[in-house]
Amino acid sequence: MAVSARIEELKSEALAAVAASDSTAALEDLRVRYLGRSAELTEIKKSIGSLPAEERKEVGRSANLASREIEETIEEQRAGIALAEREERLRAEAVDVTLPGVAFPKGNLHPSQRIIDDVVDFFVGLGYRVAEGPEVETDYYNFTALGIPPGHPARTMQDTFFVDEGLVLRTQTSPMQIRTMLSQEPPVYVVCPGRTYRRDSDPTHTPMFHQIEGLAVDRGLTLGHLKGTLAAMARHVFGEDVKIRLRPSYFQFTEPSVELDVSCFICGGDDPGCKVCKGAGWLEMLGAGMVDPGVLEEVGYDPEEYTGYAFGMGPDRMAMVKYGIPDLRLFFEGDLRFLRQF
Ligand code: 2U9
Repeated sequence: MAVSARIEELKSEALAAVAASDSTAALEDLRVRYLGRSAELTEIKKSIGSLPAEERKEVGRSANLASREIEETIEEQRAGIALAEREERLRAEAVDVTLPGVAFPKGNLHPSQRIIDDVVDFFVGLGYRVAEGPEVETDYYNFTALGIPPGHPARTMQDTFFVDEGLVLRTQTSPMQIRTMLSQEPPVYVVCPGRTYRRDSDPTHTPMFHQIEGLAVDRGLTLGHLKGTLAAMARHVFGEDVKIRLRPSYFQFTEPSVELDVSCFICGGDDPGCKVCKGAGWLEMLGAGMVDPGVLEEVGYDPEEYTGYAFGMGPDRMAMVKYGIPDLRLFFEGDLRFLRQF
């Protein structure tokens, strides 16, 4: 067959194949087959030099025209296929915005956690640091360093969970204040929230409960500073209108010691039948006092130079009062019907 006729044949074969192809991958195969380095058309172009002189020009021209036409047709076909592929993809990815959404269940904070966050936020705002530490404590940090010597009633099996020789579940967060004081020099302003453990179980006591304790040690701190700080805290947690009063009390590591009551934030003391304060007008809120100089000495602080105040509160009990919850055990059962109410 004459070379020119073969070129025409290859061209129509290629154009038909291109027209029938339906993907960009198939088009690429055709390009290689008809225009690639070892394609028949390419071979023809390479062999032009060996043709009789009168044929060379004509064969060269038609081979180039055929290549160009195949190339252009492939490009046109590619543009058409790309458009169709894009439309198909958009159709497949289309989102029906009228379908109902998937509702994600919304979580909420445990009532104790709400109080803890409120109290901790307040003290952080005053510049206190937050210290958290081990719930399994050594006998030394939990008792001895706080002035509770071996044999003291607070250590007996009644109150304390003993883990191993010299190890207990902490009965208060106070060991964190000891750890803090041993790790730095005054001034200390620290608040210690955390889980604590005592062998106790009834409507107002659970074996695990929360405490928040605070400690300030500095030059010249007085009971006045303690009172002002706690009054501001009570207003932050229970509302701007609450009043406080201090009553004398006794705690192991403080002298003098006080208990702090807040005025009933429900009735303000005006309702003798009030369910929250039972008509007393006041709610017991926390214990506090000036740190016993013996405790400061134990951690190497000079009690002649520094004084400190400390306070401790039970956020679980505070939440019972604030939200009117009758039984503390509800707090730790994880019943969603209870938790969803807050
Ligand atoms: C150091 C020195 C003193 C912490 C204090 C209380 C008074 C107190 C209880 C309230 C209810 C704990 O949650 S509760 O059971 N706490 O009344 N806590 S003074 O005094 C300290 C602590 C650490 C070094």
